[in-house]
Amino acid sequence: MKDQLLKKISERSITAGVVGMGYVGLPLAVEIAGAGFRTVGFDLLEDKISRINSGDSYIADVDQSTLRSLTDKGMLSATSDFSLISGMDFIAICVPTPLDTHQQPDLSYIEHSSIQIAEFLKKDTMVVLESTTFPGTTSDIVRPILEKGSGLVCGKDFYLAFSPERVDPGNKHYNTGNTPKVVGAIGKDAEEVIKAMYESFLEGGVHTVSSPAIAEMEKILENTYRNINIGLINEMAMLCDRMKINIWEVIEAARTKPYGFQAFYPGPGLGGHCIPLDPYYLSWKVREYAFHTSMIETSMMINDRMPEYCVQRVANILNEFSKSLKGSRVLVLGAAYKADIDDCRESPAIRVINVLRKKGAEVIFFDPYVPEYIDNGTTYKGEKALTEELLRSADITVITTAHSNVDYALVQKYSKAVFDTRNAMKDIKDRSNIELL
Ligand code: SAJ
Repeated sequence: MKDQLLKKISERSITAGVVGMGYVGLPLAVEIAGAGFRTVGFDLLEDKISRINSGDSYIADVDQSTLRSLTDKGMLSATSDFSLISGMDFIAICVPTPLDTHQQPDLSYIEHSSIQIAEFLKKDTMVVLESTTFPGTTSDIVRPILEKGSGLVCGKDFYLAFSPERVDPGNKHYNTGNTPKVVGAIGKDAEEVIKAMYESFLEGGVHTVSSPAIAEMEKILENTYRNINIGLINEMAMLCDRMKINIWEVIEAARTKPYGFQAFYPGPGLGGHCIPLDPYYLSWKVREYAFHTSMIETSMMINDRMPEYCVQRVANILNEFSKSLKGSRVLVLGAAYKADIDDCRESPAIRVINVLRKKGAEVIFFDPYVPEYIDNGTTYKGEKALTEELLRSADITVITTAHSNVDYALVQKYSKAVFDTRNAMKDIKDRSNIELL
């Protein structure tokens, strides 16, 4: 199996399957197909499948022309027919790993896709789980499902590994192709073959570790590290406000230290599909070991409190104008969870909007990347343009996402007051009506 797969990799005759055509799976499929491997994207949503097959990218980081050239050449296609798995030599699982309503890991997507793969898994195949999850998932959950469903034996009939995705949506420097990849396989042969496969289409290099659990844990460490440092800086922001110290100036000063310090910035809370969620996967799993991840719990508590804290700051500013939050008109700039992307998942901006509304404010929003968003089944439409009239019509402007294509000079000129939770207006000289988080 090993030599045969290594030969097919070098000949580019491997057929690759990517399960889950989202912000991780589609860029991965494009990289694989771009390296000359016939690639099939698997998804449950017909809309995604038809858009891929017509070369229409719905992922901002996947260039339309690149996708179209691959589909036109027949190098990349998409399907919901999992029987085609039987023709795959390499299968990457890139499905969501959300939390359920009790903030507990929801592995249903991983389990369901593993069952679908097992039904059609053939001998001499590489299977890699890329979805972020707790240590033990690949070996203790995915492996048994694949073996039971296919009758094949891991290590003998198919190779299995975990290799965490490292997608940073909107990042103009790092992408799937040039970011180093960690691979933790079951067995040395699997490690050699799956490493060779990734090296054949990624230029960022492959770092192998001794087991899937190491790879699963390192990914959780990466994102927990970010979560906790963001929690730290958010707490620092709250205490600096109390002490009337400008936290943003403090951070810029700390950044002058060329070693031993990485800058994180306060904000209205934690958004995205990973940083707010991944640490819960670890804190849930370690309860089996009678262990409590106090740092993660504390950081989560701080980060979760930020939307309400920001609304309280807005209320304090309105109070200076003898206005109550209730009945005030608040313009929120930004719905996306971070700058220069259109993704609203777990967006703290939307949580700020919801808290403002709950307290009786009349809220309107403008986001150049997000014309509308759906929250709890309701569609909320944003303002079509950021105009003098719109800014003047609000009692306060709240910046929740620091999109770089917003005219902040206009915001400063025509806003009665601005609460800037992202220091988006750092280049504006006249600070008379601007208050920072
Ligand atoms: N945030 C802050 N302050 C900071 C940094 C981030 O408030 O100093 C907020 C952001 O506004 C956002 C959230 O945290 O709401 C997450 O931000 P993020 O920059 O971690 O962005 P993600 O979640 O889109 O992507 C991250 C990757 N980002 C970076 O490494 C910069 C990386 O952690 C993972 O590769 C990726 O999630 C993933 O998929 O795991």
